[in-house]
Amino acid sequence: MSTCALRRVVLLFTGLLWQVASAAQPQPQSARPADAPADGKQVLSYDRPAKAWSAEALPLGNGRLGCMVFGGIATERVQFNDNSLWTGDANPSGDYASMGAYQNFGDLFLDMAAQPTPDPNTDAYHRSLSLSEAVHRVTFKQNGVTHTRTMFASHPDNVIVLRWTADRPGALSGDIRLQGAHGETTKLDGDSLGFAGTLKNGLAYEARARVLAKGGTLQPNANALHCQNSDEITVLLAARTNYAMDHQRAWRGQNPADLVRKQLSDAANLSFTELFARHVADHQNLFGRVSASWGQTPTDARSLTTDRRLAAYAKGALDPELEATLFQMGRYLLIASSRRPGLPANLQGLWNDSNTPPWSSDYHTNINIQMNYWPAEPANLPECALPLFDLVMAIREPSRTATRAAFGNTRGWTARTSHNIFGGHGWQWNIPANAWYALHFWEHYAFSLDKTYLRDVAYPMAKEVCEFWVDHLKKLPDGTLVVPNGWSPEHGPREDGVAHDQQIVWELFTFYVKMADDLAIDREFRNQIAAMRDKLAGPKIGRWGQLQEWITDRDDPKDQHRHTSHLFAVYPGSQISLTRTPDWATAASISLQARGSSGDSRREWAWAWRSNMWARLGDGDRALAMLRNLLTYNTLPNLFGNHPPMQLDGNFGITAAICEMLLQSHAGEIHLLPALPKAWPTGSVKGLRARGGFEVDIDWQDGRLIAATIRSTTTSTTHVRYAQQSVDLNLAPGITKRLNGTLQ
Ligand code: FUC
Repeated sequence: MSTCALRRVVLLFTGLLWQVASAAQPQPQSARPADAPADGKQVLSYDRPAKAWSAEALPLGNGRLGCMVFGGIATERVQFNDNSLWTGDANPSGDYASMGAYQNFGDLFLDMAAQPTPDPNTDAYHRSLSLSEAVHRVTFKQNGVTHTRTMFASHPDNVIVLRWTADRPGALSGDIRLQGAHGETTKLDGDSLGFAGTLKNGLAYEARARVLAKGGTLQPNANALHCQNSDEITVLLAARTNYAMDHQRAWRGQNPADLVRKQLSDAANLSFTELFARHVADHQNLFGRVSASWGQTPTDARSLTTDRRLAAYAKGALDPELEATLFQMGRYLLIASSRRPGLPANLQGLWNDSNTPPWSSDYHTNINIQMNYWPAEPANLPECALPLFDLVMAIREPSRTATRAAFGNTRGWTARTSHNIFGGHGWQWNIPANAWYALHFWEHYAFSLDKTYLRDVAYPMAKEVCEFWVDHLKKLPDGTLVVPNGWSPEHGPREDGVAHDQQIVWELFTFYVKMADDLAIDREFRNQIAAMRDKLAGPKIGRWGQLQEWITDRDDPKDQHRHTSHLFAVYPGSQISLTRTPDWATAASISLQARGSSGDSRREWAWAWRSNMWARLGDGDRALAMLRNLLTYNTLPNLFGNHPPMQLDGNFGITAAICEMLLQSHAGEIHLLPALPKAWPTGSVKGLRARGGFEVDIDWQDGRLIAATIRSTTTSTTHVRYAQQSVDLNLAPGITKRLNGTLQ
């Protein structure tokens, strides 16, 4: 049996054990649905329908098409999105106000004909989101009949599927309605209903729902489809635009009407069981690669709904399984909002109920989109990073034009702080954005050692960015190189040699040299870049022992600004490390402590970034404190991050931070349990990835390593470290090495 298959069996068995154990316990305030998934620990669970979109509704997504489900009884509301429904264009002015915004697509409603009789004795309600299956379930009892609604967003079949069943034949009666978010007219056509439109920028879009009823009748009712006395109802929803990620085609592709109809008819040819099985298999192929646990939650706490668990946690309750659910939530959200072919996850992932969303729900290049992708490589979802690379490559040409217009005759390109999906930028130039993007291309190679990808994609991209910096850097009289007129995002003056800019360019030049070495090409340019890297103004320690944010020692020890840009070199960069640059590491931790935990620091992404940094600084307790602050101050009842308002970079970032607490590989070695918090004395993680083409499982007990398994996916040599011990490994592809607690 393959490791993956074995892992699935173990997961299933563990889940069954958990079910048996929980069956003996007093039941929560609501009943668990009969078809609830086996692994109850990875389920978000509630005992009342959602009212607030951002805080309570639950997300489904196939990477492109997604929805927020409310779980209402009398009316089920399913608000949906396609991540290419954007206003705006190439926006030559760079004015943020004209860049356009991600749009709401619309809502699917299901109105029950018979209104519920409020009867507290018979009314058992439960709604849940299974992260391991990516399935939303609602169960409730009405007039003696138990109703179940099961929903998912299928990547293989490109549709959202909603199935409504009851435990009594003929019990289902109601209206299915579809409503666009831009004032469209919904039209009925046989067993389907749909709307279409064109935005001012010419982007065409269409949404259609098809209603498949077993038993009873299906007929028009004003602008809805009415089902009467059906046994089972399945609604298939398809929606898309004619966006194409290609500026040479003016960002427009296939007519959405044809595709939507084809996707609906293809899906309708499959049974619900087939659609469900294909969806779950697709999701679990990604989701099932990593499991993690660092403690059991007491049974009485575990039986509470997720919102109550979160509230108890915020008051100090221990709930390691809730923390583990948050870890998996980041992975779930990335799978749901970033799949090829398609666009990368935006500020709100994929979900958006507004035509004027906060910050346009755009791609923010000074921390936010990067943080979305921090978990992709270590948390074993490298395929989910591909949409980011695709968009960055697609916007290069218009970005070159905009960059030349702003910076004169330089090679290459860079970005403003925001951009859209048409190569249009907005707000201030964020000059090192190009290098930070290139870092993600490098990491994709560093984790996989995929030389073809390096040669064809990552290397040419990084080389062009290096050319920009060769042209753009400024030489001081003593020969030192600085980034001119930079900015520590969104903080302080514009000036030369800002720490954040210097560190990002140092990182770029460092990984570019490794790329050229691995490909054994461009020797002359490689040597030029290596020499320039060594001339870059480096990190400086200031008057209160801090790592200076600017070239001038002006850092205020009381500053609680949310950004920690001057500590980029700790994470996601690698210029500062405990072992190689201990003085800078100490200065970085002084700066990080000084940022504090109140005021502007209370942002969902700020906690996540700081958690990653504390993990890199080897302080697991502080890394966990950041996670605790995130759950306490900036997490909504549906486990969405709350900036405020709702923003998902913190969800992605905290998943990466947990990886960094358990495993690090940025410093040329695999470091096991580098920042294990004392509050997680015993646990196990399986399937994390390490740079160099490795997958790693780790077991620990009483705060000490018990066993580690290192699987190699390519021919690779590595140094494995745990505490003061280390061992060298040289593994052939497919070979697994098991180590005990003393690395024997
Ligand atoms: C950056 C941050 C803000 C916010 C915005 C979307 O500009 O400074 O806090 O997250 O992105």
